[in-house]
Amino acid sequence: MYDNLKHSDFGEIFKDLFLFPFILQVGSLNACFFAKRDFVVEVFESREDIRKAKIVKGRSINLALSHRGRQALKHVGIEEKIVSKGIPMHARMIHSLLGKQSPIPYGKKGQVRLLLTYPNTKLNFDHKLLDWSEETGLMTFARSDGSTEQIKADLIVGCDGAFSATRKQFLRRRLFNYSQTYIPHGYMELTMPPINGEFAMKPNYLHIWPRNTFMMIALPNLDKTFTCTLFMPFEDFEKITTGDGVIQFFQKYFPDTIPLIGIDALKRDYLHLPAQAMVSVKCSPYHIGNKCVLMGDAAHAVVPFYGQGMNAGFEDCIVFDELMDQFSEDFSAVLPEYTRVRVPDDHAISDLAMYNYVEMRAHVNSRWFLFRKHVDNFLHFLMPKTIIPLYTMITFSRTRYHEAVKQWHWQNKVRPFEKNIFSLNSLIFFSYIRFSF
Ligand code: EGO
Repeated sequence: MYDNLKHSDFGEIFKDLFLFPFILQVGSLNACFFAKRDFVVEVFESREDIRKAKIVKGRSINLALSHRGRQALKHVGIEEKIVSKGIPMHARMIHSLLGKQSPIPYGKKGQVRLLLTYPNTKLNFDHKLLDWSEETGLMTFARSDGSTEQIKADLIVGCDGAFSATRKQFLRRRLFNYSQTYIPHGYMELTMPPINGEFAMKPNYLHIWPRNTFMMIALPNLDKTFTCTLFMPFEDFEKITTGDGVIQFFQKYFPDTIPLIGIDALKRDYLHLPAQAMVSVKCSPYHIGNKCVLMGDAAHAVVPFYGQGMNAGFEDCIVFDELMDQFSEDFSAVLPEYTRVRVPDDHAISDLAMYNYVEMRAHVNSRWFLFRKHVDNFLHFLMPKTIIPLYTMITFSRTRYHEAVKQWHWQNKVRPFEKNIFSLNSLIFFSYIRFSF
């Protein structure tokens, strides 16, 4: 039934990525979905109240919000409120080794407006899940004062991240598939301060420095800083141990960023914290009986190379919500159907994110990046209905992830110019490329 979902019309969509430097969680969004259905919802969070805490533990990798994520926010009426706190990025900005900047738009320009609502749900901070029972739905939580608390629920929704405590129970069961892969790259965040109170680079872009195994991106924050994220193999991170080493490395690969980040800040930030790890988690099924279901990173942590992690998690909520309608909120029907429908899509985006990681690390320097995107745009221009860039299908539509991958495989077969490099199409194409560089 779900498979008949209407596919999006690309022409109507605002092709912007939005950027969120603060914490946006699948769990709290899901709470809104359930509250909207008049369920009694309680949210449990192991940390203290993150709204009151001065410093929030855990890393804040910047999050890109695109169409799927926005649709989910729209379902619970908080799209505009959230979007107004993000910064739109209309295009990528590719930085070459020599510091040349080339923009490639994502498509039509977007717009931002404002509105606010938030349904009533009970929040319980400082509750760390120890265990839960699939027979009774009884959860046991640990508090920081050493006490434990037991709470019973009809349905347990585990949106507790890549290192999910809810998922531990699944691991003990037969026929549960699970895999976890750490990639050899780590990431490190560096801050680029404002210059004379203004952004140091153009703000409405996803800035990318593609350097094969080293990649850096910079994303704008509301306080006019940029967060630069450097992706690099751990072994390369470990080779650089001195301030001078840091500057030499940046001089070689990212020279245009040195004056913008500042020599002293760069040395300090780089040596201050070690690089962070990235893990990809896949599993199935996502549910146990009619008692428990995993969503978001708990079900499918992905590497960040497609900018889809949060969006996939938010879309999980929509898919579940749609099934709740179809099966009249009968958990014993909704949960297995959710697994059936969602696993192939989550696995597809997980594979795509990993594919992008492998692809970018293997051949994507700034020229190749520009070339590929111009090829994609050109083919789309020639055959707008038939050939849609994969990045566009994934980022700016709600085409099911696994369908987008199928479509992409099919497109790769029919791509005209790669079959016959001397065809008319390729002649048109090469003159187009000349123009656009
Ligand atoms: C040839 C050219 C093959 C995240 C380009 C593959 C990812 C990949 C991490 C970007 C955008 C949101 C991101 C594009 C490609 C965020 C993203 C892309 C990065 C890194 C990222 C694009 C946060 C891959 N989207 N993307 O097309 O603009 O293309 F560079 Cl390291």
